[in-house]
Amino acid sequence: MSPTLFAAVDLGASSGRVVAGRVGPDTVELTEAHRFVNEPVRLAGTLHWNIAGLYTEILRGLRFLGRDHGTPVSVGVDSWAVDYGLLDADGALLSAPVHYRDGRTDGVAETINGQLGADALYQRTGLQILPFNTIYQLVAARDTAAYRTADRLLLVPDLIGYWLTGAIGAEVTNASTTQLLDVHDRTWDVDLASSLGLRPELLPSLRQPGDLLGRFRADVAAEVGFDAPVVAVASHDTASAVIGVPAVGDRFAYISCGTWGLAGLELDRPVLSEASREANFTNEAGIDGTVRYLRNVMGLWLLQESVRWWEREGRPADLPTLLADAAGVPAGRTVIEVDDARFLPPGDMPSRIAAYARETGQPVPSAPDEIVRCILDSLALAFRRTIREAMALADHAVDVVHAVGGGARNALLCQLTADATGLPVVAGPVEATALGNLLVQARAAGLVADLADARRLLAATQATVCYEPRPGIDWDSLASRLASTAAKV
Ligand code: ADP
Ligand code: LRH
Repeated sequence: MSPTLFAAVDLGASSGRVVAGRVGPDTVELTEAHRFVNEPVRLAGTLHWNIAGLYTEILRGLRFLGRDHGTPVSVGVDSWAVDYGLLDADGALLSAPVHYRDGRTDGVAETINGQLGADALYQRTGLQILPFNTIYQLVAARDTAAYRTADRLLLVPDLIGYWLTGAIGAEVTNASTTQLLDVHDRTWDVDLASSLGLRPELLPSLRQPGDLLGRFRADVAAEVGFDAPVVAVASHDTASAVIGVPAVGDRFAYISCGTWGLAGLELDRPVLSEASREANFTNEAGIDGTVRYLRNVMGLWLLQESVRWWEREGRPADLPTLLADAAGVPAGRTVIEVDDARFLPPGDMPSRIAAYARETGQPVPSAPDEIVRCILDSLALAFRRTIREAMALADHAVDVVHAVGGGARNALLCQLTADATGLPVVAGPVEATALGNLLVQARAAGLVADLADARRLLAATQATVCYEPRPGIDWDSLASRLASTAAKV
């Protein structure tokens, strides 16, 4: 039987891609049809996603895919979480979605949690507090004209799906990141929305991975040169990435390592203990009722934004060279709390890192290789802490850490993470998210039986690199140093 063609649209925070995937009984082959940068834009002071530009690139990518590979059996779309577009009663987008790194939510989470009780909120939604959870974004927006007059709210992949097919809905894995979904029955918590003066009627009906949205609108089919059905995948990119982890059994941790480092476990039920809430672990919805028990680590954003800053200052830095240079810098000279809120917004990351070092009485990194080393040592420490805490809070031991996403290409980070956690790190696939997207479509088409079957196929077909833990760095004392910095900032 010749492999079957599917198309995955995967919008990451730093780049988007349209990927052709061929799935057969013993094959999963990816070919990138198109990749494009994802560059946000500040309009009248507010940071937005350039959604029309992204959509144009998606159509272009689908056209390339059809031209070079033929008509796919179906198309699936995933993207980053939490952000949304508002439609008016005619179905027109009221404004470009606001980027979760925009400052409009500053202070909102504190107010709302004080009002509702952080514990009550955790018991209902199971979500970690991130300042940009959709619930806080909506509170920040609830007095705007667009919000007051809106007819529908669509999360980003659902918005793309709407433009492709005309179908309205909210895919459940991504809906679980809004903090408006009940963690127990995974339905909208209408009472919670109402209690905050939000408008539950904006929230569309939920759909499950594997559901059919519909076929392309006529204008889309004409533009891309073929007609195909769009199938809901696990539309939260992290949910697709976790499906794309080539793990065997359940004794594994994962790091979906891209702009964010999403580090945690796959569980069959949520953990809602007080200790889990205090440690700010989230229980996002995975495929087939699984729970993505994880915490957001600031991730390679720190590195991306430093590189962008150096380029902007006329000091272009090539990533492989920077990483090679950073490998020569002594380990652990300076460690930072990567999750400090100062690192969240776009801007001058090298100066913020230097300021953190100064405030905490550590050597101040200034050359690019020193800054990069500081970022990577600090990320490895954050991954160690997160995985250890997840295992303890969920009472779930692991033998291996799977690192997927673009960060799997970063050999130094993978090695440091193995050293810091004391666990082997299996790096790859880099395109786990697109693979997760494709395999859910393949399952809907009857080619894959279940999640375990999908992962077996990945383990058999995708190249990985294993990093064994090495001795040499005293991670315990680095962790204590890091903990002691918290009191100084
Ligand atoms: P996202 O989906 O959030 O946009 P990706 O999974 O595409 O993120 O990962 C992007 C990251 O991958 C970049 O920020 C970069 O740090 C890392 N990366 C990409 N290519 C390489 C490379 N050749 N070597 C090391 N790291 C890389
Ligand atoms: C990663 C991601 C992550 C969310 C963040 C907003 O792209 O979806 O899971 O927390 O973006």
